[in-house]
Amino acid sequence: KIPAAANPLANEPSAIASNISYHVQYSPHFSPTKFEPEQAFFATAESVRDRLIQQWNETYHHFNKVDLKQTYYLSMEFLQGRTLTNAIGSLDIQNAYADALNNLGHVLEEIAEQEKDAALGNGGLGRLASCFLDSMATLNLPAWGYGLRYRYGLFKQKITKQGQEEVAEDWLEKFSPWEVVRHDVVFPVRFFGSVMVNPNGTRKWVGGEVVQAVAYDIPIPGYKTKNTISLRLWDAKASAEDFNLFQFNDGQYESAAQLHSRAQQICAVLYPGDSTEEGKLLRLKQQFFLCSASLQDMILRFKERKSGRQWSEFPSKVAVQLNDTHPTLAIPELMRLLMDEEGLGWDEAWDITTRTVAYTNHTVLPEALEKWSQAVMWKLLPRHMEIIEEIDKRFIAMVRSTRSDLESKIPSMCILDNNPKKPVVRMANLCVVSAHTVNGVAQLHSDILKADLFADYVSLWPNKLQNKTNGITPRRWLRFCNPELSKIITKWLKTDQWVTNLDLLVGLRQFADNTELQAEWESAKMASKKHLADYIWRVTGVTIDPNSLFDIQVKRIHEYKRQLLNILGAIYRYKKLKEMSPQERKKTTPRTIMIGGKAFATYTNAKRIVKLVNDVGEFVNTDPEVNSYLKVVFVPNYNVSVAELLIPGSELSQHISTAGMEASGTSNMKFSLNGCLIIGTLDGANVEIRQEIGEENFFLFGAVAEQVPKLRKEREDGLFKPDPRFEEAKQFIRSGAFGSYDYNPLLDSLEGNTGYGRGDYFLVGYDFPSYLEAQDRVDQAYKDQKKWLKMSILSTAGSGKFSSDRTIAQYAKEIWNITECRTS
Ligand code: DL6
Repeated sequence: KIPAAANPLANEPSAIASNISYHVQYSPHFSPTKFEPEQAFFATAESVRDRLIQQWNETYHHFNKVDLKQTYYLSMEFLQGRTLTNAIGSLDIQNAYADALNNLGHVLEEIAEQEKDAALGNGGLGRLASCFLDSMATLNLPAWGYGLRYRYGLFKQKITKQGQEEVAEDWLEKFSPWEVVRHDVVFPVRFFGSVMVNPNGTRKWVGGEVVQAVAYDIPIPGYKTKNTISLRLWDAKASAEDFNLFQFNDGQYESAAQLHSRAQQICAVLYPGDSTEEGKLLRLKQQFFLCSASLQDMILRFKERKSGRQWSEFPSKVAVQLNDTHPTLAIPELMRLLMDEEGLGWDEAWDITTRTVAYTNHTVLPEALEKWSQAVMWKLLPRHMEIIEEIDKRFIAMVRSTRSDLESKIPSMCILDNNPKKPVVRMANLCVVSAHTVNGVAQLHSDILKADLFADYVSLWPNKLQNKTNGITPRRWLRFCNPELSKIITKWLKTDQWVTNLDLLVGLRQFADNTELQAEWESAKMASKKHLADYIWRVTGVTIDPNSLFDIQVKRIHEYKRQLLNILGAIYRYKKLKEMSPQERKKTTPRTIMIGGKAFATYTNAKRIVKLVNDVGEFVNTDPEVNSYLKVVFVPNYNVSVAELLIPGSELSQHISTAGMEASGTSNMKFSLNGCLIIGTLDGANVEIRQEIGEENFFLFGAVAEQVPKLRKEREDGLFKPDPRFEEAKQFIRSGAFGSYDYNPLLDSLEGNTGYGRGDYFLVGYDFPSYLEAQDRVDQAYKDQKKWLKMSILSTAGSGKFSSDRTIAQYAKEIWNITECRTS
């Protein structure tokens, strides 16, 4: 039967079903006889895309017409996850789509599970960028996201007997139904070459190799608004002239296509290994590719929207936000484009650049503060190095002439570190010197930046440094991933406005003791726990008891995030359970500890931690004496869609980094929003979460940031006396209880003067006793379910501040100076 021609705007289930069938037939990607879940997913996505395209085009035209100042969010990472549920939810047509798919013999949730995650990011920084896009669209802001279209995003994590194995994840294997290639948006990007001096003294970058950047756009719908903005991802392509037909016909196939394969390497992989010179060069190429293509695009738009306008208008039309230092090259590239391509002088170009660019810092970890070898930079980007040298020279001259008291600080404040052994460009310094605003991502983190990392700049520019506490989108992280709890919230608040005004959640506080609400809350949580238990069984074969306390730690595996503290605590718990009589055990609070996260492929200690969690799980879960009181599960291949399952089913979540080391954390906000209690240190955004939800609803432990340097020194001086419980847990691992794998190097990092910097740099041993005490408080609190439910409701009620709508509204007003541009 031939379906009726698609009407992308019809809302009745029968018309939607017809539109889906239309796509099956007339946008074919599979054999015509099949309409299994996979085919149904692609056809459904295409029908949703039809609707989005309508709004998307209108938004584009509207922005063009109104010509307000726009923000361009430059990020090497966007951790988008799946799109279908989010898009249908934002369009507010879930029920009609569910019915339409039912008519066609499918179930919407099952169809949504067919979609592969777009994992073009590593962790918090990338997911933050995606939450920000959602908020920018929802707040009707004129904004764009700019990133790279990696073929292989974050790897798929397989757990084998050896531990973590990384497998390439091809999110484009069958194509993405969401992206639209813009064949008319193509810019040349140059690498290598040399600088030519023109007779009039101006300079031009010439020669080298030129790659084409092609735009792929992904629609980002706002929630219940017509505004649909774009995530523009660049892909690299060589041109036809770069294919050497003569060589090919001569049988030299590889050299004939050499430039094509070099171009393809640029967007092949997210964070290619950088231990080799080639790897470093490739990463730098990626960063420059993003910056150059994006800026050329912005400049063209600026010129096209109104001909003949003054360059001095540029900062009142364009705001560029650098998501960490990865897109720092936007600074010298904007200078180059303005001077060498548009003919502006240094002073005017510098004025425009510094009024346009702002920078967000996401870490104080020294190893994550990018420093590029000057030699590599001269080779790949000779003109940019000239510009950076000039920026540095002028900065030093300015400090000398205006602030002679800072003379001794110049070596650490300037951009080029000319240490003859390893001359480097310090990207964070280049950002701070050039950006009009620098921000940290939680109050504590911003305070640390002011007091420590960027302290000298604060004395120079007292108002440059700001705080913008991170946030998360309440759409994906509550409304869509936890519909049961959302329904209850809407019922008790008598409005669903909280989805776009999260502060309204505070209205739940007055009902926190209400037994009816508590009963509904409990049953929603139980349903999510059962759902999660099913998932865990499917992916690990481990049965977990939904009546046990679900305790979850999911994030990148890193020593500072201290998954090791968690697992040592679990081992100690196991040992104590073993020592108890069966009657005593019955009095304990049964626990299911779930840990998930990916370790960077070359980070050996992180990989050892993954292996240890798996080994402990295998040991504990098969001990019949204990396994109804304790299970330890490693959740494989943690990603955005797995998080959407785990978070609604969580009751306790661990955010236990060494104080001062986690810039913010954002999963803490997601858990808290879903009524999960937090055990945590006073670190990153934990500090503000605790303030908002109430100290009595947060299980606090551990050293505070100011103590950390002194405690590290004490350890160094041999003054630290480890708690016997800490020794016992470590000794149990050393005894070989968890198999033959050699955990000594991992455990040695917790001792004496070995490991990362000096022994136990992350203070696992110091915080262990207070961690165990906090865990005891958790066990006690859980026994009183009424009290626990009240704390859970208060966690949700106090989470209003952590909406990314609030964060983005602050960026818009206090950094970008942009206003709403609603498409009517
Ligand atoms: O700001 C987003 C996110 C924070 O929540 C995390 O605390 C922080 O670790 C993370 N930072 C990075 C830095 N990477 N680099 N470079 O991912 O940012």
